[in-house]
Amino acid sequence: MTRKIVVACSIVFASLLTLGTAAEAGPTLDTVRARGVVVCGVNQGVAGFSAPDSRGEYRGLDADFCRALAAALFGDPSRVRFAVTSTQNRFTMLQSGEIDVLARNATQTLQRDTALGLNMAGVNFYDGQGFLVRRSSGLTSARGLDGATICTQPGTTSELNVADYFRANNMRMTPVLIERPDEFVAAYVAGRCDAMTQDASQLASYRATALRPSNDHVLLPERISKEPLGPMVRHGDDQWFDIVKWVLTGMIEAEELGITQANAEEKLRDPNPAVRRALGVTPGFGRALGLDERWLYNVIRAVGNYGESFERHLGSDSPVGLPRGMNDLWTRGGLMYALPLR
Ligand SMILES: N[C@@H](CCC(=O)N[C@@H](CS)C(=O)NCC(=O)O)C(=O)O
Repeated sequence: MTRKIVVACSIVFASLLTLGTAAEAGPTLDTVRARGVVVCGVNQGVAGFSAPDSRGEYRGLDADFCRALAAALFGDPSRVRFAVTSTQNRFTMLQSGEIDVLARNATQTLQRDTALGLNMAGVNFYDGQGFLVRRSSGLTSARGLDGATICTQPGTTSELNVADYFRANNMRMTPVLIERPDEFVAAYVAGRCDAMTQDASQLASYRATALRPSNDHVLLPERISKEPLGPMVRHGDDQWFDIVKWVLTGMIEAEELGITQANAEEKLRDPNPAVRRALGVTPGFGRALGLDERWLYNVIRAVGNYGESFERHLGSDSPVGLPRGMNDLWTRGGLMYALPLR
Protein backbone atom coordinates (compact mmCIF):
# COMPACT_ATOMS: atom_id res chain seq x y z
CA MET A 1 0.00 0.00 0.00
CA THR A 2 2.78 2.41 1.04
CA ARG A 3 4.68 1.48 -2.13
CA LYS A 4 1.59 2.25 -4.25
CA ILE A 5 1.29 5.70 -2.64
CA VAL A 6 5.01 6.37 -3.24
CA VAL A 7 4.65 5.36 -6.91
CA ALA A 8 1.52 7.51 -7.33
CA CYS A 9 3.24 10.47 -5.69
CA SER A 10 6.29 10.04 -7.92
CA ILE A 11 4.06 10.17 -11.01
CA VAL A 12 2.40 13.36 -9.78
CA PHE A 13 5.79 14.84 -8.92
CA ALA A 14 7.25 13.88 -12.31
CA SER A 15 4.32 15.51 -14.10
CA LEU A 16 4.79 18.65 -11.99
CA LEU A 17 8.43 18.74 -13.04
CA THR A 18 7.41 18.83 -16.70
CA LEU A 19 6.10 22.36 -15.96
CA GLY A 20 9.73 23.39 -16.18
CA THR A 21 10.07 22.19 -19.77
CA ALA A 22 9.44 24.50 -22.69
CA ALA A 23 6.32 24.18 -24.83
CA GLU A 24 7.06 22.79 -28.29
CA ALA A 25 7.09 25.76 -30.66
CA GLY A 26 4.07 25.59 -32.98
CA PRO A 27 4.04 26.89 -36.56
CA THR A 28 2.26 30.15 -35.73
CA LEU A 29 4.63 31.13 -32.93
CA ASP A 30 7.61 30.32 -35.18
CA THR A 31 6.17 32.43 -38.02
CA VAL A 32 5.32 35.33 -35.71
CA ARG A 33 8.80 35.26 -34.14
CA ALA A 34 10.54 35.12 -37.52
CA ARG A 35 8.40 38.03 -38.77
CA GLY A 36 9.04 40.05 -35.61
CA VAL A 37 5.42 41.26 -35.34
CA VAL A 38 2.05 39.67 -34.67
CA VAL A 39 -0.63 40.41 -37.28
CA CYS A 40 -3.91 41.14 -35.54
CA GLY A 41 -7.20 41.39 -37.44
CA VAL A 42 -9.31 44.24 -36.07
CA ASN A 43 -12.43 46.24 -36.86
CA GLN A 44 -11.92 49.26 -39.09
CA GLY A 45 -13.93 51.48 -36.82
CA VAL A 46 -16.11 50.69 -33.83
CA ALA A 47 -15.13 53.17 -31.10
CA GLY A 48 -14.27 51.43 -27.84
CA PHE A 49 -13.32 48.16 -29.56
CA SER A 50 -11.01 49.20 -32.37
CA ALA A 51 -10.93 52.47 -34.26
CA PRO A 52 -8.07 54.70 -35.43
CA ASP A 53 -7.41 57.81 -33.29
CA SER A 54 -6.38 61.21 -34.67
CA ARG A 55 -2.87 59.87 -35.32
CA GLY A 56 -4.16 56.76 -37.06
CA GLU A 57 -3.32 54.49 -34.09
CA TYR A 58 -5.88 51.79 -33.40
CA ARG A 59 -7.47 52.19 -29.94
CA GLY A 60 -9.99 50.09 -28.04
CA LEU A 61 -10.52 46.91 -26.05
CA ASP A 62 -9.65 44.70 -29.04
CA ALA A 63 -6.72 46.88 -30.10
CA ASP A 64 -5.42 46.66 -26.51
CA PHE A 65 -5.68 42.90 -26.71
CA CYS A 66 -3.49 42.90 -29.84
CA ARG A 67 -0.90 45.04 -28.02
CA ALA A 68 -1.13 42.76 -24.97
CA LEU A 69 -0.36 39.77 -27.20
CA ALA A 70 2.65 41.59 -28.69
CA ALA A 71 3.87 42.43 -25.17
CA ALA A 72 3.54 38.76 -24.11
CA LEU A 73 5.38 37.58 -27.23
CA PHE A 74 8.09 40.19 -27.59
CA GLY A 75 8.05 42.25 -24.37
CA ASP A 76 7.07 45.15 -26.65
CA PRO A 77 3.44 46.19 -27.30
CA SER A 78 4.38 48.03 -30.48
CA ARG A 79 5.33 44.80 -32.26
CA VAL A 80 1.86 44.37 -33.73
CA ARG A 81 0.57 45.03 -37.23
CA PHE A 82 -3.12 45.92 -37.29
CA ALA A 83 -4.94 44.42 -40.27
CA VAL A 84 -8.35 45.87 -41.02
CA THR A 85 -11.07 43.25 -41.48
CA SER A 86 -14.72 43.54 -42.50
CA THR A 87 -17.74 41.55 -41.38
CA GLN A 88 -17.41 39.54 -44.60
CA ASN A 89 -13.68 38.81 -44.90
CA ARG A 90 -12.63 38.47 -41.22
CA PHE A 91 -12.88 34.67 -41.00
CA THR A 92 -11.30 33.91 -44.39
CA MET A 93 -8.38 36.20 -43.51
CA LEU A 94 -7.81 34.11 -40.41
CA GLN A 95 -8.25 30.79 -42.20
CA SER A 96 -5.81 31.77 -44.97
CA GLY A 97 -3.10 32.87 -42.53
CA GLU A 98 -3.24 36.56 -43.55
CA ILE A 99 -3.74 37.33 -39.87
CA ASP A 100 -2.46 35.41 -36.82
CA VAL A 101 -5.41 36.25 -34.61
CA LEU A 102 -8.80 37.91 -34.99
CA ALA A 103 -9.73 40.42 -32.26
CA ARG A 104 -12.78 42.03 -33.78
CA ASN A 105 -15.98 42.02 -31.76
CA ALA A 106 -16.65 38.56 -33.21
CA THR A 107 -19.27 36.36 -31.60
CA GLN A 108 -18.34 32.82 -30.71
CA THR A 109 -20.75 30.29 -32.21
CA LEU A 110 -20.86 26.55 -32.93
CA GLN A 111 -20.72 27.05 -36.73
CA ARG A 112 -17.70 29.33 -36.53
CA ASP A 113 -15.97 26.85 -34.25
CA THR A 114 -16.71 23.79 -36.43
CA ALA A 115 -17.53 24.59 -40.07
CA LEU A 116 -15.19 27.60 -40.18
CA GLY A 117 -12.46 25.77 -38.22
CA LEU A 118 -11.83 28.51 -35.68
CA ASN A 119 -10.98 28.27 -32.01
CA MET A 120 -12.38 30.78 -29.57
CA ALA A 121 -9.78 31.79 -27.03
CA GLY A 122 -12.28 33.16 -24.50
CA VAL A 123 -14.67 36.05 -24.07
CA ASN A 124 -13.43 39.63 -23.75
CA PHE A 125 -16.91 41.19 -23.89
CA TYR A 126 -20.31 39.68 -23.07
CA ASP A 127 -22.84 41.38 -25.30
CA GLY A 128 -26.37 40.98 -26.62
CA GLN A 129 -28.14 42.25 -29.73
CA GLY A 130 -30.30 45.34 -29.51
CA PHE A 131 -32.20 47.87 -31.63
CA LEU A 132 -31.51 51.58 -32.01
CA VAL A 133 -34.38 53.84 -33.12
CA ARG A 134 -35.06 57.55 -33.49
CA ARG A 135 -36.55 59.04 -30.32
CA SER A 136 -39.15 60.75 -32.51
CA SER A 137 -40.57 57.30 -33.39
CA GLY A 138 -41.97 57.11 -29.86
CA LEU A 139 -40.99 53.42 -29.70
CA THR A 140 -40.22 52.01 -26.25
CA SER A 141 -40.04 48.28 -27.06
CA ALA A 142 -38.81 46.09 -29.90
CA ARG A 143 -42.31 44.55 -29.96
CA GLY A 144 -43.43 47.80 -31.57
CA LEU A 145 -41.25 47.13 -34.64
CA ASP A 146 -43.80 44.93 -36.46
CA GLY A 147 -43.68 45.84 -40.16
CA ALA A 148 -40.47 47.90 -39.73
CA THR A 149 -37.50 48.25 -42.06
CA ILE A 150 -34.35 47.18 -40.22
CA CYS A 151 -30.74 47.96 -41.17
CA THR A 152 -28.22 45.22 -40.46
CA GLN A 153 -24.82 44.07 -41.71
CA PRO A 154 -24.44 40.88 -43.78
CA GLY A 155 -22.28 38.03 -42.49
CA THR A 156 -23.04 38.88 -38.87
CA THR A 157 -24.89 36.98 -36.18
CA SER A 158 -27.12 40.08 -36.03
CA GLU A 159 -28.53 39.31 -39.48
CA LEU A 160 -29.48 35.78 -38.34
CA ASN A 161 -30.80 36.74 -34.89
CA VAL A 162 -33.10 39.48 -36.12
CA ALA A 163 -34.79 37.04 -38.52
CA ASP A 164 -35.25 34.57 -35.62
CA TYR A 165 -36.67 37.27 -33.34
CA PHE A 166 -39.30 38.45 -35.81
CA ARG A 167 -40.28 34.89 -36.73
CA ALA A 168 -40.50 33.80 -33.08
CA ASN A 169 -42.72 36.78 -32.25
CA ASN A 170 -44.86 36.43 -35.36
CA MET A 171 -43.83 39.86 -36.59
CA ARG A 172 -42.84 41.04 -40.07
CA MET A 173 -39.85 43.11 -41.11
CA THR A 174 -37.94 44.20 -44.20
CA PRO A 175 -34.18 43.79 -43.80
CA VAL A 176 -31.81 46.31 -45.42
CA LEU A 177 -28.38 44.68 -45.67
CA ILE A 178 -25.44 47.06 -45.88
CA GLU A 179 -21.86 45.85 -45.64
CA ARG A 180 -19.81 49.02 -45.09
CA PRO A 181 -20.17 50.46 -41.57
CA ASP A 182 -20.20 54.11 -42.71
CA GLU A 183 -22.94 53.37 -45.26
CA PHE A 184 -24.80 51.35 -42.64
CA VAL A 185 -24.96 54.35 -40.26
CA ALA A 186 -25.63 56.75 -43.15
CA ALA A 187 -28.58 54.63 -44.31
CA TYR A 188 -30.16 54.84 -40.86
CA VAL A 189 -29.48 58.59 -40.63
CA ALA A 190 -31.03 59.08 -44.07
CA GLY A 191 -34.18 57.29 -42.89
CA ARG A 192 -33.77 54.23 -45.12
CA CYS A 193 -34.59 52.08 -42.10
CA ASP A 194 -36.71 52.52 -38.98
CA ALA A 195 -34.16 50.81 -36.74
CA MET A 196 -30.67 49.48 -36.85
CA THR A 197 -29.80 46.25 -35.13
CA GLN A 198 -26.40 45.11 -33.94
CA ASP A 199 -24.54 44.09 -30.81
CA ALA A 200 -25.79 46.59 -28.21
CA SER A 201 -22.24 47.75 -27.40
CA GLN A 202 -21.71 48.67 -31.03
CA LEU A 203 -25.01 50.53 -31.18
CA ALA A 204 -23.93 52.44 -28.04
CA SER A 205 -20.62 53.16 -29.73
CA TYR A 206 -22.29 54.46 -32.92
CA ARG A 207 -24.75 56.49 -30.84
CA ALA A 208 -21.91 58.10 -28.87
CA THR A 209 -19.64 58.85 -31.80
CA ALA A 210 -21.49 58.95 -35.12
CA LEU A 211 -25.05 60.05 -34.37
CA ARG A 212 -25.66 63.70 -33.50
CA PRO A 213 -27.29 64.68 -31.29
CA SER A 214 -26.97 61.27 -29.65
CA ASN A 215 -29.97 61.96 -27.43
CA ASP A 216 -32.18 61.84 -30.53
CA HIS A 217 -31.62 58.07 -30.62
CA VAL A 218 -32.80 55.41 -28.18
CA LEU A 219 -31.48 51.94 -27.50
CA LEU A 220 -34.57 49.79 -26.95
CA PRO A 221 -34.46 47.64 -23.78
CA GLU A 222 -34.65 44.15 -25.35
CA ARG A 223 -31.53 42.04 -25.86
CA ILE A 224 -32.55 39.42 -28.40
CA SER A 225 -29.42 37.25 -28.34
CA LYS A 226 -26.26 36.32 -26.48
CA GLU A 227 -23.13 37.69 -28.15
CA PRO A 228 -20.01 36.44 -26.40
CA LEU A 229 -17.27 38.38 -28.20
CA GLY A 230 -13.65 37.36 -28.09
CA PRO A 231 -10.40 36.64 -29.91
CA MET A 232 -10.21 33.72 -32.35
CA VAL A 233 -7.43 31.65 -33.91
CA ARG A 234 -7.58 28.96 -36.60
CA HIS A 235 -7.72 25.25 -35.74
CA GLY A 236 -4.55 23.19 -35.79
CA ASP A 237 -2.07 25.02 -33.57
CA ASP A 238 -2.75 24.29 -29.93
CA GLN A 239 0.26 26.17 -28.63
CA TRP A 240 -0.82 29.39 -30.36
CA PHE A 241 -4.36 28.87 -29.11
CA ASP A 242 -2.99 28.47 -25.56
CA ILE A 243 -0.97 31.70 -25.81
CA VAL A 244 -3.94 33.76 -27.01
CA LYS A 245 -6.24 32.18 -24.41
CA TRP A 246 -3.82 32.80 -21.52
CA VAL A 247 -3.09 36.40 -22.45
CA LEU A 248 -6.83 37.06 -22.17
CA THR A 249 -7.36 35.09 -18.95
CA GLY A 250 -4.11 36.58 -17.58
CA MET A 251 -5.52 40.10 -17.96
CA ILE A 252 -8.62 39.03 -16.01
CA GLU A 253 -6.46 37.23 -13.40
CA ALA A 254 -4.45 40.43 -12.93
CA GLU A 255 -7.64 42.35 -12.21
CA GLU A 256 -8.75 39.66 -9.74
CA LEU A 257 -5.37 39.93 -7.99
CA GLY A 258 -5.32 43.74 -7.97
CA ILE A 259 -2.29 43.97 -10.26
CA THR A 260 -2.45 47.19 -12.28
CA GLN A 261 -0.32 48.99 -14.83
CA ALA A 262 0.80 51.36 -12.07
CA ASN A 263 1.61 48.82 -9.35
CA ALA A 264 2.92 45.83 -11.38
CA GLU A 265 6.54 46.71 -10.59
CA GLU A 266 5.89 46.88 -6.86
CA LYS A 267 3.80 43.67 -7.02
CA LEU A 268 6.95 41.78 -8.06
CA ARG A 269 7.80 41.85 -4.34
CA ASP A 270 4.32 40.69 -3.21
CA PRO A 271 4.48 37.47 -1.13
CA ASN A 272 1.08 36.22 -2.42
CA PRO A 273 1.89 32.97 -4.32
CA ALA A 274 -0.79 33.68 -6.96
CA VAL A 275 0.70 37.12 -7.68
CA ARG A 276 4.18 35.58 -7.86
CA ARG A 277 2.99 32.98 -10.39
CA ALA A 278 1.16 35.59 -12.47
CA LEU A 279 4.15 37.92 -12.66
CA GLY A 280 6.67 35.17 -13.34
CA VAL A 281 8.49 35.57 -10.02
CA THR A 282 7.73 31.87 -9.54
CA PRO A 283 9.07 30.48 -12.82
CA GLY A 284 7.64 27.78 -15.10
CA PHE A 285 4.42 29.28 -16.43
CA GLY A 286 5.95 31.44 -19.17
CA ARG A 287 8.14 28.55 -20.22
CA ALA A 288 5.11 26.24 -20.36
CA LEU A 289 3.55 28.61 -22.91
CA GLY A 290 6.79 29.00 -24.88
CA LEU A 291 7.11 32.60 -23.67
CA ASP A 292 9.35 34.66 -21.42
CA GLU A 293 8.60 34.19 -17.69
CA ARG A 294 7.63 37.89 -17.54
CA TRP A 295 4.94 37.51 -20.24
CA LEU A 296 2.04 38.66 -18.08
CA TYR A 297 4.06 41.34 -16.30
CA ASN A 298 4.85 42.74 -19.77
CA VAL A 299 1.15 42.62 -20.72
CA ILE A 300 0.06 44.52 -17.61
CA ARG A 301 2.85 47.10 -17.95
CA ALA A 302 1.78 47.64 -21.56
CA VAL A 303 -2.03 47.84 -21.39
CA GLY A 304 -3.10 47.24 -17.79
CA ASN A 305 -5.44 44.55 -16.49
CA TYR A 306 -8.80 43.72 -18.10
CA GLY A 307 -10.74 46.24 -15.99
CA GLU A 308 -8.31 49.04 -16.77
CA SER A 309 -8.59 48.36 -20.49
CA PHE A 310 -12.40 48.20 -20.24
CA GLU A 311 -12.67 51.48 -18.31
CA ARG A 312 -10.28 53.30 -20.64
CA HIS A 313 -12.20 52.44 -23.79
CA LEU A 314 -15.77 51.52 -22.88
CA GLY A 315 -16.37 52.49 -19.24
CA SER A 316 -18.59 55.17 -17.77
CA ASP A 317 -15.92 57.89 -18.15
CA SER A 318 -15.21 56.98 -21.79
CA PRO A 319 -17.17 58.43 -24.74
CA VAL A 320 -19.02 55.10 -25.19
CA GLY A 321 -20.01 55.15 -21.49
CA LEU A 322 -21.03 51.55 -20.76
CA PRO A 323 -21.51 50.09 -17.28
CA ARG A 324 -19.34 47.04 -16.45
CA GLY A 325 -22.51 44.92 -16.02
CA MET A 326 -21.95 41.34 -17.17
CA ASN A 327 -18.34 42.25 -17.95
CA ASP A 328 -17.52 42.84 -14.31
CA LEU A 329 -15.57 40.25 -12.32
CA TRP A 330 -17.53 37.25 -11.01
CA THR A 331 -16.67 38.44 -7.49
CA ARG A 332 -18.79 41.56 -8.16
CA GLY A 333 -21.66 39.76 -9.86
CA GLY A 334 -20.30 39.71 -13.42
CA LEU A 335 -19.21 36.88 -15.71
CA MET A 336 -15.48 37.58 -15.96
CA TYR A 337 -13.74 34.65 -14.30
CA ALA A 338 -10.04 33.92 -14.83
CA LEU A 339 -8.98 30.30 -15.22
CA PRO A 340 -6.55 29.15 -12.54
CA LEU A 341 -3.05 30.27 -13.48
CA ARG A 342 -1.10 27.46 -11.85
N1 LIG B 1 -20.71 40.15 -33.12
C1 LIG B 1 -21.35 40.04 -34.39
C2 LIG B 1 -21.33 41.36 -35.17
C3 LIG B 1 -19.95 41.86 -35.37
C4 LIG B 1 -19.86 42.95 -36.43
O1 LIG B 1 -19.17 42.75 -37.43
N2 LIG B 1 -20.57 44.06 -36.23
C5 LIG B 1 -20.60 45.13 -37.20
C6 LIG B 1 -21.58 46.17 -36.73
S1 LIG B 1 -20.98 47.38 -35.67
C7 LIG B 1 -19.27 45.77 -37.40
O2 LIG B 1 -18.36 45.53 -36.64
N3 LIG B 1 -19.18 46.56 -38.43
C8 LIG B 1 -17.98 47.27 -38.74
C9 LIG B 1 -17.42 46.81 -40.06
O3 LIG B 1 -18.07 46.11 -40.83
O4 LIG B 1 -16.28 47.17 -40.32
C10 LIG B 1 -20.68 38.95 -35.22
O5 LIG B 1 -19.61 38.46 -34.84
O6 LIG B 1 -21.23 38.58 -36.26
